[in-house]
Amino acid sequence: MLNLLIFGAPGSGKGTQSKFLARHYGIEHISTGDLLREEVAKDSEMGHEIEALISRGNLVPDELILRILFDHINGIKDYKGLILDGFPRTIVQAEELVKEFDKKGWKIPLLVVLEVPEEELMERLLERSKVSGRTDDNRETISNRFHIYRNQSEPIISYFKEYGYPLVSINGEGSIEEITQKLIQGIDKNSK
Ligand code: B4P
Repeated sequence: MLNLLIFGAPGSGKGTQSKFLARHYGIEHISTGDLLREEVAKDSEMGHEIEALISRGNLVPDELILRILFDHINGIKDYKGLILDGFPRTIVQAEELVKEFDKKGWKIPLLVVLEVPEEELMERLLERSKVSGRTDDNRETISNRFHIYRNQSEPIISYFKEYGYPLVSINGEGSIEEITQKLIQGIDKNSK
């Protein structure tokens, strides 16, 4: 079974590319950003707490996202491989993911890193802000999201290297179609 983690800075194309990859490989796409936004839309107390964190560009606590994500994964009836988009974002999340997949007897997912320079990411996200209605798509919040990515998320790449877990890096610049093709080539080569 193919398990993938689509990883990269905010705006690197995780959500955009995950949709195409999920269709191409016939696997389930789970976006932790979407799961959190669904929780916000419920207008619950927990939703309000999540919204306060997301709108400032901060991560939600590990404990909370782990509970939401693993509840969702445990509810999958017909497991046929999956693509996690936006998870893990901290070393703790990566460690818990490995433990959970081991426990289930599932293959450790391939970490697919999308590499894009920050200037381009900022342009993409400011462009998206014109239509997205997302409270975290403004210059100040985006800068904070980049800072958090560098400090809390990027070390996951070294963690994967250190433990010999599977990893592939792809240049995420160019047209959406070109990047999808590069991703498919990289994934096919590294997931045998
Ligand atoms: P996410 O929803 O994951 O948001 P994101 O990092 O901005 O990536 P997204 O997938 O939306 O954007 P994409 O790059 O596809 O997270 C939102 C927030 O939720 C986080 O900041 C955090 O607070 C919280 N959160 C989520 N997961 C969490 C976790 N595990 N732990 C704790 N907190 C968590 O696309 C961006 C734009 O670029 C789009 O407009 C797209 O059209 C455009 N684009 C994409 N590819 C392009 C290309 N090749 N050329 C030009 N434009 C392109």
